[in-house]
Amino acid sequence: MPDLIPERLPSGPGRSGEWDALIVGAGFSGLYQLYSLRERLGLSVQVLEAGDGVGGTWYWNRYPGARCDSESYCYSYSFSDELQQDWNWSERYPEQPEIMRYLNHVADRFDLKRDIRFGTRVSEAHYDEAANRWHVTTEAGEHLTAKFLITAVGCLSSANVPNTPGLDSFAGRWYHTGQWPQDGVDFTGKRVGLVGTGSTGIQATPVIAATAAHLTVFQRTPNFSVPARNGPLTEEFKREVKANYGEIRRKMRATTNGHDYTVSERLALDVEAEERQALYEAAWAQGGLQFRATFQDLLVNRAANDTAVEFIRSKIRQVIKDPAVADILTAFDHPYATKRPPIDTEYFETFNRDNVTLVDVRASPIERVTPQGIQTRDAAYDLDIIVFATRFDAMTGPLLRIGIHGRDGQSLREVWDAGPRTYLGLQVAGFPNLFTITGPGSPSVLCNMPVAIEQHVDWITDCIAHMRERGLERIEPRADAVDKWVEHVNQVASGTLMMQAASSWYLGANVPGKPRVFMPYAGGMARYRDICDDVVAKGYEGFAIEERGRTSRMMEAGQAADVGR
Ligand code: N01
Repeated sequence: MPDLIPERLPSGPGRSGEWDALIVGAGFSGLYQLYSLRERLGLSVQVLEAGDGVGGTWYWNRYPGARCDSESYCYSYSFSDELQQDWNWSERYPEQPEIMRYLNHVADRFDLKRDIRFGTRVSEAHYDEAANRWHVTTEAGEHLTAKFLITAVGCLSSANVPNTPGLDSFAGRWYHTGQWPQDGVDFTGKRVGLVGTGSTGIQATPVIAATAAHLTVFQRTPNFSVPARNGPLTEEFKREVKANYGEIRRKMRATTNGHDYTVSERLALDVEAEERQALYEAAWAQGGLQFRATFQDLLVNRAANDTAVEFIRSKIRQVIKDPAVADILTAFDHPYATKRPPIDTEYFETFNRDNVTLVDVRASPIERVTPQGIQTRDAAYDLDIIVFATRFDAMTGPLLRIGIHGRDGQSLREVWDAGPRTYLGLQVAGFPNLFTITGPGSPSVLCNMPVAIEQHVDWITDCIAHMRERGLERIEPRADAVDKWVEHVNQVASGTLMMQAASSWYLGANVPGKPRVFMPYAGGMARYRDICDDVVAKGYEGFAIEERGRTSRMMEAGQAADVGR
């Protein structure tokens, strides 16, 4: 047993102490998990949160233009009808401050903050097999133990700053969008460089350009983006949604991506070119993520996908005045929506401004940061501020930066050395009573997150309730169930075009040295939900559950989940 576990722990709710469950993170998932365990099961629970407030990813991602790409009425909890009836969203897509107001409202309404320790970063978690408890250590040196450890750390919370030589020598200021200063950054009169053109860079570009003296955007991989068509919600729309929330939530739970729209059954190449164009035009006018639902086969048939690529390329060309700039913006190297598809508000229009320059760093790579700015192979750009919108060490990063050690002291980092291996994205073999909300191997980032989160939290809560009712002590997946699930996740991903995006964070391809494994489950939320329900209906098939020291007979009989449907 590692030395980190103190021999005796003070009991009860002191600064250290013993609990039924510990939750790491107070974002969307941590808040709902706390509510569920405390209010439904009556457990003693502590949430450990590194930030000084609730919000998780949204607490840190307060960069200019930060806004959710899911529509506000869908990007919210469904567990309380009173909550969804009382809360009023102002715009089609909620801005970061509005999401923070919402999450604070939820935390206050359900009196959650009293069980959250803010400013508390977890550094280590060790499983003590003899006592069947998790021992958690924080950076401040507190020790807490619990029977259940639940990670609610989000998929995109571990910021990735490129290892560019010379960054320390930069005389100006630099920021990563995922660790934005709480009191903001004033760009007025400044020469700003923005590195990265993913969803974040695409949101930030127009907003920074509006106040900066000059904005230089360093683009490595051209990205597709569809207009968001954001705007205020009318009173009529809000009334309509509230009157139909039950039906809307049912639909969201039954769809592939957890949104209030279904993927069309039409195939792109089954319709005449004229009709296809008209359908794309209508989807473009409507705006938003549902553009990718225009045809059923966009993610599985390259020729079908090419029609979307050509349509988007022509739209960008219509906007951009300088054909050389249009060439750089449309030199796509991957099929549409095989990386997370951004949506925008006047992103491409911004490149027509006099104070904006686009630099193609694929043609002329960034060589170093100098005291004055950024030096590419061919030119030097003088800058006062550099903004890195260079993404995250996604999905596994937030879990691995906590030193998690399971049975026999084995570390999660070592167990996942060749890529994450989970059962249903919920548990890891050898790490009993550890649950990973929206972990790798679950739909997570391919789904509207609150839908994925609520499904996981409900599943975990039901599982713990099941164990308590039957006096069961320990649950972890069987190795054969993990093997089978990992194989299924890979098989489903291989059936899509998503493996073709060379620089995708879905594949971990953005972090040097990270294993290239497709991390989220691409089989769709509805199918995944059915699989999870089925596993429960078959007596937690694929899990080993121990009843005070011996494996329950019920579980020994179970086979790994039949996922080949
Ligand atoms: O990150 P990204 P993001 N030199 O990975 C570039 C979610 N999100 O922070 O593709 C130069 O999409 C990199 O280039 P390349 C959403 O799920 C949600 O924008 O590697 N460039 C790419 O252009 C999203 O997918 C909302 O060649 C470098 C960019 O940085 C996820 O967050 C809003 C570089 C990174 O793009 C991540 O988005 C915003 C280097 N050394 C974001 N390193 C919502 O609506 C990286 N890049 C909820």
